[in-house]
Amino acid sequence: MKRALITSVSVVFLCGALTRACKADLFSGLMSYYAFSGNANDAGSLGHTGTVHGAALIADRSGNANSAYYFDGDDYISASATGLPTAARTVALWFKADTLSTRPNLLGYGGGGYGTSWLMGINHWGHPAMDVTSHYNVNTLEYYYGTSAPVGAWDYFAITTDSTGTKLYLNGDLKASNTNYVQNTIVTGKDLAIGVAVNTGGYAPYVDYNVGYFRGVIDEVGIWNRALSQAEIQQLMRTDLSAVPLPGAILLGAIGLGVAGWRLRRKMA
Ligand SMILES: [Ca+2]
Repeated sequence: MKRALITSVSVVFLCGALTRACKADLFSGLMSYYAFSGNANDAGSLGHTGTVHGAALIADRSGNANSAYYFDGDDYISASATGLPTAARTVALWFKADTLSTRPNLLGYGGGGYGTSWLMGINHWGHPAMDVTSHYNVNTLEYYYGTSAPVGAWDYFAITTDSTGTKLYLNGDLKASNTNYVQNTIVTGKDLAIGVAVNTGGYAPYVDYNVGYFRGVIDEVGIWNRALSQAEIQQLMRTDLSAVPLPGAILLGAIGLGVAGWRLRRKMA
């Protein structure tokens, strides 16, 4: 009963604070979500707790202590990639880079066959660009940032892919797109890597001359099994999904159950 009450209050809070987001349902298709609220737990439906390799908790972009992870140049967080999207998807995260000189990979998962990993990084190959790619340069989409290098400030990096193609967003703006549908990722038994790449086999960590460790802060890593719209990505920028104080598994079910329970109690009252 107490839990049900908390659930209802949370749902009301969520929908009250995020009227438009509720309509779009940012939780729909959310497979993994690392809020980094004091740990590397996954609040998405997969619940793949991350293993922290050297990264340290630090304040997030709003100044909340211990609510993001700092990577000092040889750190990463790994988790299982089993169940992560292999075709349509959105992968999004906040980052604040200290430097781009390491040709950092921010997130990678999957692999095991030719070009079957998913890698998101900056300055890969020495290009002044943000990109999504795979090993052997398969499925590459780049955005050349020109004089506006994404370094020293918080930026929101999101990639979507589905049958309409692949899109790269920076801070809610569509910066690059193509008609390629990435649908060859191999995930079962493979790794998810945050702060570094996975190797061709799909395991973390991996670095080479063209792809290195990330140095800086990463927060709010989300992976959905559908391509979110630009409007949804812009909503995400304004929304800390972890602000709802519930574990993900309960939260996802609670969206429907909590509202139903609240209505039922209102009727009974
Ligand atoms: Ca956080």
